[in-house]
Amino acid sequence: MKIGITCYPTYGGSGVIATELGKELALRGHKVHFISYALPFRLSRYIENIVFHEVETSKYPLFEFPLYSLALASKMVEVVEFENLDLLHVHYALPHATSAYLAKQMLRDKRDLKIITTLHGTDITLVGLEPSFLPLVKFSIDQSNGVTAVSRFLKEKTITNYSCTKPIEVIPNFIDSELYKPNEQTSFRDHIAPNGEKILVHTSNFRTVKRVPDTIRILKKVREDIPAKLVLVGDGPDRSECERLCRQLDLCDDVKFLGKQEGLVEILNSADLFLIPSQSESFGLAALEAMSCGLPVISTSVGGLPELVKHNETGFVAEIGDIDRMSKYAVDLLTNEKKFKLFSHNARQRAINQFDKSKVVPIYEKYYKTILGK
Ligand code: GMT
Repeated sequence: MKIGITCYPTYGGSGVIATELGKELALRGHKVHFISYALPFRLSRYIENIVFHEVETSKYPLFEFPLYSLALASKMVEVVEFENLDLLHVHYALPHATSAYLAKQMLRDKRDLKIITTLHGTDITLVGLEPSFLPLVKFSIDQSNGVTAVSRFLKEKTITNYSCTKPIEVIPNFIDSELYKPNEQTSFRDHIAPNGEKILVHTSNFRTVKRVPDTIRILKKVREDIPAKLVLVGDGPDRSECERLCRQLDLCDDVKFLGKQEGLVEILNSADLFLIPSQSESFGLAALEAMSCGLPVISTSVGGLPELVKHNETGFVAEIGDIDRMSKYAVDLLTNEKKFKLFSHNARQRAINQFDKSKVVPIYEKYYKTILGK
């Protein structure tokens, strides 16, 4: 198949999934064309069967706001025609599904371009609900030929919030379990926890929905029982608040802010437990990456997280903001070696058996064929 993929190219789970999907499809012999305003960050080297098409927006002074959605639609038309694409798969509804709809209409006299929209999270649960976007998101979803959501939760939310009538296929996030795998990393661990302290880790874009300050409060509680450190990977709007909280709680030596990092596998492998105390999370790719490295996960019970984290099996699930409970769960696991090993094993097995790329990518392929009527 000849597939066009549009996604956000910088940090973010939807861009990661879109790019990894494109890479896998290319490996399977499909021709993949990425269409976006920048090269997706996981496409840093040449890969056979993959071409990147950059969308340029005009800086004309009359346009106070860049007309990206329109430039994207034009570029989609150009690539579909020139490369003879079978379908466009857009990730994150706004504005990608809308641009794809426009491209489809522009081409309608020449071909029946099929569009698949994958809903990832805040496009449905947050931004899409804003009155200025809601009708557009609903329209763009309804006009797509196929719609997928990354969890059952997100599918239900879409139906409830947008009264969508379109059938929605649930296709979860996936992982390369051969890349994200357990691998003892002593040097980083020794550096972070020189006295053998346990290490909690959290990775995110530090947006408010992630509730990163909760990870620091959990550490504070955990340290009342056992020596522990917290590693925070990523950056974003709430980082300064987190740094302030560390000073306030006298934890500056115990919380390491690593900022954005490429070598995530190494960092995850140096840690014991992954924390994801989000207020909203449609799937939780970061938690899956940790599970694949054999880390038990402590999460909130929101969104799609309970579909990923099996309570009392691969980790623990608690209510939003329940710091006491999440700390108790952490101490329970970190002080019981037998239980910890079992949870670690279960987490890894769940990642491999349910969410490995070899299991999920063929579901997308099959879905493409259904939409194309093949
Ligand atoms: O919605 C966002 O926060 C951004 C979005 C993204 O594009 O990075 O993340 C979402 O998509 C990921 C990949 O499907 C999911 O694993 C994340 O759970 C989801 N984030 C939220 O729902 C907050």
